[in-house]
Amino acid sequence: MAPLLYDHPLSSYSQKVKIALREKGVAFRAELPEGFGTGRRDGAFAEASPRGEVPALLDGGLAIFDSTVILEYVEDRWPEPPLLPRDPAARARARMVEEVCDAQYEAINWGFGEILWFRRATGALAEEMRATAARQTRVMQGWLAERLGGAPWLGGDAFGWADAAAAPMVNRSVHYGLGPEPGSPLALWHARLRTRPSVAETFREFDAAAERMAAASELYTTGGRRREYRDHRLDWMVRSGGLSIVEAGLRDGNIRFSWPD
Ligand SMILES: N[C@@H](CCC(=O)N[C@@H](CS)C(=O)NCC(=O)O)C(=O)O
Repeated sequence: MAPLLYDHPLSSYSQKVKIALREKGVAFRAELPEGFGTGRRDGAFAEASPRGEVPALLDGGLAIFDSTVILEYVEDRWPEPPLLPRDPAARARARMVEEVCDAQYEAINWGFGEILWFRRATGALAEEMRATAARQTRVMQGWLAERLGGAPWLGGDAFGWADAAAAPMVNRSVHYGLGPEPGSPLALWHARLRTRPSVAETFREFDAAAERMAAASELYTTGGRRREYRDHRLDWMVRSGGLSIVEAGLRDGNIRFSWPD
């Protein structure tokens, strides 16, 4: 049976995994988990992902959570075509790009989304936090542009691990109007990404979900859902002036911390 991916099309972590699976031609089913965003501790999704996070992959009897662990598994289980290079130094470079994208870049995008989609701040605070995110986005894109140099891909001559990890991050910035300078090497890399079927399909799913987001966000601020504030994201929120947002979300019951409670 085809593997099942617990997915949300807006999740950059999920997108990374879908790009990898599609690059390798692995057929999979993608499913939005029931009760996603509630922090529910029962049911099939909670069993697969104790943190209540997407992505999680079910393959046969095996359940795997965390996008990096999943990516490693996908590379081991379906080695062709490889996404990680053979050379140890190149492998370390690819993994560093993934780590910075997952830990730093994603948190900035997420913070921007909390303001844009979930309207956690208004007025001067919102403006200040958006400006902080925009400035930090430029730092991230500068760092990625250095890694890219004059090559077509972050992986060098071939599309690879680092490209799959960075693609959803930069694409989300583009969606937010914070994309790389037109004509720059990173903007051309982003344009090149869109020509790959694996990425194009994943970005199309993102675009469709982003359109529905404005309406869905009400669910998070009014009833039932509690967005997870964790690790790098919580760190971003606090150091970017959003401590009052965390306090308000806890008071209003629409924010939760990570597992275990
Ligand atoms: N370290 C995890 C992070 C996954 C993560 O944060 N997923 C988010 C979506 S982008 C999530 O499912 N959050 C649960 C929630 O907000 O309820 C990974 O790499 O898979």
